[in-house]
Amino acid sequence: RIIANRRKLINTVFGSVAHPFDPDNKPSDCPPDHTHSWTIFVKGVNGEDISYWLKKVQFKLHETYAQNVRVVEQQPFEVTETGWGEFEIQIKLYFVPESNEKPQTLWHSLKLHPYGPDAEGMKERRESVISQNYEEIIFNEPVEPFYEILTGG
Ligand code: SLL
Repeated sequence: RIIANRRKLINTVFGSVAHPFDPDNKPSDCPPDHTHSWTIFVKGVNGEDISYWLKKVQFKLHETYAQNVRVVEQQPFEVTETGWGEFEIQIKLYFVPESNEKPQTLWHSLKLHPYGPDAEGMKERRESVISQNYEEIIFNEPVEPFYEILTGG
C-alpha cells in the first residue's frame, strides 16, 4: 500500500527554567561561584506524553561541566544542574527504533538572567527565568510502522 506524500508533524516544547539562589540560603554542596539552579527540558505540549515517538534525548552541556554529555532515556527528558553562566545547549532527539529516523538536533540558549533595559541592574534582580520554544518536528514519508505510531493507529 502506498500513500502518496504522507507527512507527519509533531509539536514539542523545549527550553530552560532557571532559579537564582538566595545568597543567604544556598545549598551547601554547591560550588561557591554557582549562582543558579536550572533545568533544560524537552516535553510535550500541555504535558502530553512524548515517549511513544521519542526514545531518548542527549543534552550536550558546556565543557565546564563534568560529564557534559547527558543522555536521558525516559520521561521527563530533562537535566537539572547548577552553575554561574549562560551557554548554548545542543539537544539531540533520538526517535523510537520503529521510526528508522536519524536523530534531529535542536539548540537552546540557556537563560539565567531576566531581559531588561538595564542589563546590569537586571542581573541583580532575583527572579526565575523561563525560556522555551515550540518546535514542529517534521517527518517526511515516515515508514509505515512509525506512521501508525504517530497517527495512534
Ligand atoms: C560564559 N561562555 O563565559 C559562557 C560559559 C559556562 C557556564 C558559561 C559551570 C559550572 C561548573 C558553568 O556554570 N558554566 O563549574 O560546574 O558565560
